[in-house]
Amino acid sequence: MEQYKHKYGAEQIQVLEGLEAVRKRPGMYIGSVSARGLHHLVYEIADNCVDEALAGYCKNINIKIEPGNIVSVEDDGRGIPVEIHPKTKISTAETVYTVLHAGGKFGGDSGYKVSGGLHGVGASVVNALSEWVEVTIQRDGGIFQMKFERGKTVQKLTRIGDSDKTGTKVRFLADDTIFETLEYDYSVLENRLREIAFLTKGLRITFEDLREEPIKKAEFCFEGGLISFVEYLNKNKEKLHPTPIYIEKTVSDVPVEIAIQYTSAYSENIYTFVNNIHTVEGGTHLEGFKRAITKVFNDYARSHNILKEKDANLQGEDIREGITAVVSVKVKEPQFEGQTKTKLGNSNVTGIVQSMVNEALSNFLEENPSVAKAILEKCISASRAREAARKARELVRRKNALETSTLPGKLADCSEKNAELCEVYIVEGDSAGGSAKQGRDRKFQAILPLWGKMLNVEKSRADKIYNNDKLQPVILAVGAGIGADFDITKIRYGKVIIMADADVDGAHIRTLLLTFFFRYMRPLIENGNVYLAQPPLYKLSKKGMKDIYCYTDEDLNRELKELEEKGIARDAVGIQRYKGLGEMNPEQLWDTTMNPETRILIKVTMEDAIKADEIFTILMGDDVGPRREFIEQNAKYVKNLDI
Ligand code: 0R9
Repeated sequence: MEQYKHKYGAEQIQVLEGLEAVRKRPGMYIGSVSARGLHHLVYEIADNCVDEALAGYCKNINIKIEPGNIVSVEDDGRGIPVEIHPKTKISTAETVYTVLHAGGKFGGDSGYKVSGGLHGVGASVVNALSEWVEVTIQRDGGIFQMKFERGKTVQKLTRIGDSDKTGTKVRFLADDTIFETLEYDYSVLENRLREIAFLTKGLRITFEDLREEPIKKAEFCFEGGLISFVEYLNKNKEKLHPTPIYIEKTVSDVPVEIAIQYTSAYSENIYTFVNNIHTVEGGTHLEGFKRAITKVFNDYARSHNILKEKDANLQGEDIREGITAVVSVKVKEPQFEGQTKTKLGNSNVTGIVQSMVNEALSNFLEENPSVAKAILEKCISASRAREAARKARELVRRKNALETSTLPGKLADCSEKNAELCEVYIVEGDSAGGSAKQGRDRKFQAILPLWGKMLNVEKSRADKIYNNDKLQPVILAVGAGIGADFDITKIRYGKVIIMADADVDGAHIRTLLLTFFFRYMRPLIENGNVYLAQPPLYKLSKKGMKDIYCYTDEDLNRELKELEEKGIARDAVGIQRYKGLGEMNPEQLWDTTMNPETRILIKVTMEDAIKADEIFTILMGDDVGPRREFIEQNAKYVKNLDI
């Protein structure tokens, strides 16, 4: 066995201080210490493999979650270099794991064009935040291994055997004194790994969850890259042309890759990525893309006499109706802005994407006139619908102006003027609405009762929605407009809470309202203003005992067990199963579902817009087959999202 020798010098001491800083303020390096931050550890390591794949050396990545939440990531790239690094005087591999930001700085002439990872900090941060890390490298004819505990080297890089293969394997256990939870979510990792595979054409990613029987497995490899991505997003939609439009070009050192396919849907779904990171908030690349498609389709429509001289130009939103697109750019020094640091700020990227799309898309349309025609017919009908919607909206405005108040008649508003502190409960059914009105704290809680079957917004265009008597009160109560007009700064309530029964009808109304918010008030979800109230399922009562409310079946079993332990037999306790909100009196409704001290609210997040869109499309679409199949396969996920 051969061991690399070294002495700790000033540089090494600095190194340890560097990783100590990561442990002191982990949030600065991985965003948070919640489950989200935990999952980032996996992405950071996987991103290093993706970099190696982008450099052309790695074809396979195997990721496992082993029992005890140990993560194992293995690639078949060149292996992290093992020789002594001239600057740190320790092996390059150890340097990468112990020096903050070493990946880029020490990689030097690595052939890496851009680095992935949301925070670009990589291996050393994972090391700092892990109870232990074990790295095994096959390279230069040998197998080398090193080990760390909480960022400190406990076994220096040691040759432990011979091998004619190359590759890197990293196993780690996240530090439970740093993270709130060590539980990885299979579907969260699965979705991100699928996304990485789509974005890295030809890369094979296998994923195994070995934590419990039966073990779960997934394998992703997409020779079609972004084309496969768009086909996946559109798999349950009606397409306007059989294959996605694919354009790819490097302009001013920025590689741009785009796939587009139009569907007969009314929504727009454009997903943008920078260095494989999903830029949820968009940014300059999205701006360039939108500008270009607006210009290209208008120019084509004019030059082919589809738009006549007297016709107004098609607007951006007309051209984006029904579009599904993935835009992926690679930028050397990306600047991320926005609330969640997922908005690209580099201003030169707008022009780069714009000119690339201008050229490539207009060429494509000239060569594929039937595709151009199908898309433009749809854009023109969208522009007519927009015009109809504008008239309908004006009608709504005029009607409101005539009324004394612009608020819907059914709304019982609150007295607080600071919107941030206000809440509106959208309540299913008139009787529950009545209880909620009596039970609420009228200072900051407003109640809007809704009843009957809602309009399915997945299948309706904007004009129908403005005129819909169920949704109009919601639009007016929220007070911030809808669609392109939606202005989050105008919202009248900090919390918009959907309160529906825990039965099938309740689930239906919840799904419809969420679809509506998702499609027409998306910033409301992105901004974290939409919540689901969680009414109890059971009430346990016994003479002389305070009523106990249970929100899940597990709750019920636990409470009954606890009572039994106190010597109270199961059959001595009255168990009432609530069938609906209407069964609760105002006081009970306040205690269980509305009192901020005791209620349970579930925040609706945009964490996974792709998944949400898929659910909405499948649950709301025409096709019953995929819907049933989806619910069967994803019962847990659907329950998590509570729709
Ligand atoms: C299982 C997780 N895999 C990795 O973390 C991983 C890092 C890595 C790598 C190289 C090859 N495979 C890898 N897998 C690599 C890079 C270079 C040369 N040879 C191999 C190079 O950059 O020139 N490295 C990532 C950073 C480094 N290596 C380096 F900084 F040590 F060079």
